Amino acid sequence: MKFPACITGALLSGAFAAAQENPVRLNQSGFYTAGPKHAVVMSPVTSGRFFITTPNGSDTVFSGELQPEKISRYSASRTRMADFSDLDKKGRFVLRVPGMAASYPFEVGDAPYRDLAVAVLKGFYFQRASMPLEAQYAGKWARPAGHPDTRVLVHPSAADSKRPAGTVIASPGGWYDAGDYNKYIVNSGITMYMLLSAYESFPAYFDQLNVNIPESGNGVPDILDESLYNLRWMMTMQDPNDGGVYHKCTNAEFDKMVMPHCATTQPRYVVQKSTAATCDFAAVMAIAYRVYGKFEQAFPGLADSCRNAAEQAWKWAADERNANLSYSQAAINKAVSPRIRTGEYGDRFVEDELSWAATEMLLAWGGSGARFPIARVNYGMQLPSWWSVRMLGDWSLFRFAGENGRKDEMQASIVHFADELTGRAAQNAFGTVMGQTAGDFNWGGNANAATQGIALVYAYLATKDRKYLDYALSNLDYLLGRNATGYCFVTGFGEKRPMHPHHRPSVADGIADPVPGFLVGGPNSKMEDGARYPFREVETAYVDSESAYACNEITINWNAPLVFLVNALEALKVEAGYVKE
Ligand code: 9MR
Ligand code: 9MR
Repeated sequence: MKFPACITGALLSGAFAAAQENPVRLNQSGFYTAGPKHAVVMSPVTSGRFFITTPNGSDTVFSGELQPEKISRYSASRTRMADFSDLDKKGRFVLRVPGMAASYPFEVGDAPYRDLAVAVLKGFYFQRASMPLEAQYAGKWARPAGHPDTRVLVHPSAADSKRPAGTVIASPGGWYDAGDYNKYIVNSGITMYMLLSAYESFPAYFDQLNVNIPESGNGVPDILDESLYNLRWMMTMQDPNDGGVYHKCTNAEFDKMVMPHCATTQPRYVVQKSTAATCDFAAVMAIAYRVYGKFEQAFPGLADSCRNAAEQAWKWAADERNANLSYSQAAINKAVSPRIRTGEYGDRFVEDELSWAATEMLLAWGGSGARFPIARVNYGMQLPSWWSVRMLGDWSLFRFAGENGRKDEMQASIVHFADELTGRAAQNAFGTVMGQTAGDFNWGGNANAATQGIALVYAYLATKDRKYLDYALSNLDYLLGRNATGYCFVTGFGEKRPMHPHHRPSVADGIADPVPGFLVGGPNSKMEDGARYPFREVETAYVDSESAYACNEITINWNAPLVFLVNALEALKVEAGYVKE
């Protein structure tokens, strides 16, 4: 069927005016051939019917009725859902409503997220400190090394008799946290969990995933090579004298918006050891013991070092004197100088960190958590974030449920949480699991969407009920364009995409395209950066501006859950029937 010519004409004239505000909100990467396919058309609409056509409008491959209007609770958006899940023709298409601008073109195929799955993992390579990024791997974003961190000072907040203030230690490597160039253990903790647990969940899939990093082809999966770059840095953050772990390796002040190699004049410090950092470190080292133990030949002795590091850290954290030492920058800055003004990642409630570390050690070598219970299910179930890590332990217990006899319990808890997440998705104006509460839209809210997606992947693994994977996909749809802003939130992907993330290399490198493969923070109703936001509602409070760090920064702990989510979908797409073998 030909799409009526008059409508195509109308579409052409409307297309320019609507360039910023396309009325169709959909996953701009596309859809699996046999998977769910939903798009939202912003109401009011000029017709209740929609058509899926080739981009030039010459062929119509599907048509349907828009669903009744929904009013969003978190913005003035009114929406009409288009469901074209039954379309199973591969190709490049657009969605059209007669009289309105066509959607951006999208793909229906067997690997619409393959490039994304690679790019979001490759993003970590682009964050590497202390080494040059070569053109062979980094393309036009090649750059010299920044922040060697071979001479890092012990800050007065971390001083003791064995390492007095000003002691020089080496803490090279690792990933820059975000748009800034500091390195924070707490945030590294959850980030490493997401990557290493992705590998533990889908080892065969990751065995074949090549993202073109310097270590590619060394017989170790790239996701583990990349993670090792940060693991080795983490190990330098442990005080060998007592096992405690410094909260961060940082400047006193944030660097200017310059390239890494132009930013090395300020001294770098390790600051106070904290319970949260030390527990997160112990948890990561325990997982690393499990994971890298399988690559003893490639990395002789590594697993043992990890185990030793975890045990020393645990000894420190479980010591009454250290059991709740939080990192408070205000307190430190009152007491000593120089004042530290970089990211805080302060966390005063550490029961969950203690529980998570105990759980991972128990699973790794049967170590006992002593007075700290291993993850308790159905208790304080909270979506994981850098300050709330209990559920990470639950997920690990689930992965190893066969071995620890807690299978039923862990399955029930995972399904319970998933059902809570999905309960109101149908009422959501965009039909996504993301965005059911205003609290979803906080600083880094996009990571909530990805992390909810992981919780739903686990529910699928626990039940093999495809509805949970469909829900997980709804959040990928959210991140790639089915949302109130219309943005695909990953740099380098989609038609309407972030071009000005708060990311120092992307700002300073003189290249128009930002470094690709990064998830920006996303709508954040608090807008703490004081930037100018043209839209200020809960789910539209996003602006693609370099100065808007509360919604447009990029961070390792936001990318990592997206690595898990999109690669999990790729790993499961055949068994779930999203594509035919
Ligand atoms: O670049 C910094 C970013 O990584 C942080 O998330 C943010 C909040 O701590 O701060 C950014 O740095 C800004 C600083 O706070 C205030 N002066 C301008 C800095 C760069 O925009
Ligand atoms: O992701 C962090 C967010 O939860 C906090 O509300 C915010 C303010 O404390 O800080 C965010 O973390 C930033 C960190 O402090 C410094 N590097 C950039 C991080 C993302 O903006």
